[in-house]
Amino acid sequence: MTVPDGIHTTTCWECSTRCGARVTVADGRVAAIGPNPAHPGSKGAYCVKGIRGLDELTYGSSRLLRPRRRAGPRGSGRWQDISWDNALDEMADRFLDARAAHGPEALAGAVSSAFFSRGAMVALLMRALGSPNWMMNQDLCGGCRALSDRITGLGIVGGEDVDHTRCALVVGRNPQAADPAQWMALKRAKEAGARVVTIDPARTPAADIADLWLRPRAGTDAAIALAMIHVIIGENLHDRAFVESWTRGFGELQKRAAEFPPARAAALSGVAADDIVAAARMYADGPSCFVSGHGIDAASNGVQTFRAFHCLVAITGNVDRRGGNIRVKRPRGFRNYIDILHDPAFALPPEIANRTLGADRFPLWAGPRGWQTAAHNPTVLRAILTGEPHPIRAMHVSGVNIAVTYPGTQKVMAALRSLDFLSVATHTMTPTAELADIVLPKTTGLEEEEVSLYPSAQIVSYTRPIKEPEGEARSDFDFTTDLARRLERRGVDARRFFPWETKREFNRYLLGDEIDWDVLVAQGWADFEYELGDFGKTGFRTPSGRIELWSETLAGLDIDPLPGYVPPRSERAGGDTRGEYPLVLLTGAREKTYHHSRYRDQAWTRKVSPFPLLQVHPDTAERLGLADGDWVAVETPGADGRCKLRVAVTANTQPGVVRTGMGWWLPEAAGPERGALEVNVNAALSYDGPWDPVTGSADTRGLPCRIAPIAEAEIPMGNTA
Ligand SMILES: Nc1nc2c(c(=O)[nH]1)N[C@H]1C(S)=C(S)[C@@H](COP(=O)(O)OP(=O)(O)OC[C@H]3O[C@@H](n4cnc5c(=O)[nH]c(N)nc54)[C@H](O)[C@@H]3O)O[C@H]1N2
Ligand SMILES: Nc1nc2c(c(=O)[nH]1)N[C@H]1C(S)=C(S)[C@@H](COP(=O)(O)OP(=O)(O)OC[C@H]3O[C@@H](n4cnc5c(=O)[nH]c(N)nc54)[C@H](O)[C@@H]3O)O[C@H]1N2
Ligand code: SF4
Ligand SMILES: [Mo]
Repeated sequence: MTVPDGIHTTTCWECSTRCGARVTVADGRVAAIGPNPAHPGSKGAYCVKGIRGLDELTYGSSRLLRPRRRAGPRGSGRWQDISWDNALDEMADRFLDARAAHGPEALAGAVSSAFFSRGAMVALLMRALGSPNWMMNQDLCGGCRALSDRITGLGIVGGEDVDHTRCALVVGRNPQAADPAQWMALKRAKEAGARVVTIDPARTPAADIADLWLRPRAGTDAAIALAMIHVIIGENLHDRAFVESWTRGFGELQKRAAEFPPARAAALSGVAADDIVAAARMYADGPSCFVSGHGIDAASNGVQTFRAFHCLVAITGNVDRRGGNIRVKRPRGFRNYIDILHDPAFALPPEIANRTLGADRFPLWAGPRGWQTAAHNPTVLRAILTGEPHPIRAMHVSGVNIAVTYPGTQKVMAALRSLDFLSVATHTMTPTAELADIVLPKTTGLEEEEVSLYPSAQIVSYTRPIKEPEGEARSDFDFTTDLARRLERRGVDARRFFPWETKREFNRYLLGDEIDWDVLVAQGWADFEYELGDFGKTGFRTPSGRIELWSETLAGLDIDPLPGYVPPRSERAGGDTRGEYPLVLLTGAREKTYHHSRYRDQAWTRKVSPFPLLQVHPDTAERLGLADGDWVAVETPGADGRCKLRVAVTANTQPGVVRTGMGWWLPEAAGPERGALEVNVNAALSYDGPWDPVTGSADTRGLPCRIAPIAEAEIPMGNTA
């Protein structure tokens, strides 16, 4: 064991909430994992994934314990255990072979994002090999939010001060399932007298506790936000002093909002005009906190929607104010992984970096000017499949299960199958790993050390290595640095990208000089000095140094510089699919048991949440002759396939709107797909656009769709009734 028997503080690493945790070690084994009530961020919040999911992931029988090499045709499921030396040498040789044959750009990486150390490792590995191309999943996650935040200049993502607010505006967020720390904070605020306004097409616990629940048609939120701005300015409820001192383009925004009187927004969104007015007045009576989620992100109109809400936050002066949205603070000298990727010390020459796939079309997303410097995923997938604009022949994937979680599963799998070489680092054999040549076993959050910023509480969190890794598992830092050293021995200048020898050295490099390492380790977190409302000293990070309601950056790209209303894909003119695809599909509803595609192999999750469900309103079910428990196939336009889901009749969704989760696959089904083409909703979606003009995000919600019953013989999961 790395730590002695007893109770140890740490930070759960299973999701980006990063709850403070206490782990009990007895007789050299982790005996219990639970919340740390003394943690200033999560304050005792915790979830079942952290309690059971992590434990079973670590000790469970489906854990991958040794590196393996494919021993039959790709995807045949035949494997041979190999040593780390063999695995990493083979990776070094195969990547260099692909590079020699097709050039450095023929290599690509895939990882969840640069929020975790694995993100920086994958990106730096590609750079060491001379390729600027790595994919992340943030175009499907918080990318629209993050880019609107950057363009507007706010810097508030993650800084919701729910605990001290008088009004929480919860938009496209289901914190009860997605973020227990935020959910507890919301309930505490409500008890302390705060009002809650929730905007969600579905009935969620956040809608149930709301003083006002607005139920729009999916993807129409920007109209509501613009009408709220209209009401607030019209009634003189905005923060005039703040607007005058710190924003740019108020007059232009006022004109734009004038085009959205509540009655028009009501017609566009389906929400009553009176409710929009009431929401505006409640929000204007601050301090108010904008709590946003994935429900208005990951969409082809996502950045404009967020811009409208971010302008609302700005004109009411709820920026960096107690009870509002706090700008992310950092200890002195602290670096995050995204900083590393933008640091000239780790940069590729501009002529190479500028060729990142998608950088020409989405410069604020992909390439050196882009948020995380990643590529545009659909453009990478097309390059793999067509060789245009250049071939991609080898890939390294870590900590992401793209054969399940990217839309267009058929194309993703075809792309993975077509590669000359694929390495995948993972904990269990996912459909992505099944298609690999080499599979590497990763450590879990009980076995490695991480440090990270916790923006809503202004602390740095520490994840403690509690135990030695099971089997031969290693951390991303460890094996990627080892691989870089092997590349160096083959003549590659990899040292520049991997100057650290140990994970500890790397973590201390990130921390800077303000945080006391001993305090951090002893306590499991550490706080630091910060100041609210310090924009007088720092300004805002935009061309004008002010919050840009009218954005110079967007104007320079020929994109609407003001927040505007772009209808959702299901209502867009030109598609003309309404007849053929009469329903609207929402995907991604979170379930407490699963984290995307994770824990699908754990018996307890499948007991609690056994089926991939499709919520159908009772009226719609009756009209279509469907009953609870029936299986249907879902289809959307432009997709290559369909997905089978089990009907759950419920008034939690609207008539005509069907709602499902994501991430389903069946570890027990035949490989290599393991159900990913059958019960995974991404098999019924397309990744090929329309795309948001800033982030390149494809729609995962507000999609036109149709559903049809399937024959008895086609019902998956052993015909389970
Ligand atoms: N248990 C669990 N927790 C998780 C995750 C998980 O997989 N499992 N995933 C984590 C990750 S990576 C993320 S990104 C977050 C996501 O979690 P959230 O940010 O909460 O996002 P979702 O659950 O996708 O959607 C939130 C709500 O948006 C609503 N919605 C859908 N379309 C619209 C719309 O057009 N307008 C509005 N206003 N609302 C809409 C949905 O009905 C839903 O109730 O959860 C994190 N937490
Ligand atoms: N249609 C549709 N598609 C979506 C979404 C949607 O709402 N609808 N949501 C999108 C969103 S918001 C996201 S963030 C992506 C998520 O997409 P992914 O990141 O692919 O999702 P996961 O299944 O969480 O992660 C997969 C792998 O992460 C690895 N991993 C790395 N570190 C850890 C760890 O510490 N613990 C565990 N257990 N596993 C780890 C495991 O090997 C696991 O197989 O999917 C996106 N895709
Ligand atoms: S919400 Fe659950 S999985 Fe996420 S950090 Fe907290 S305990 Fe871990
Ligand atoms: Mo996400």
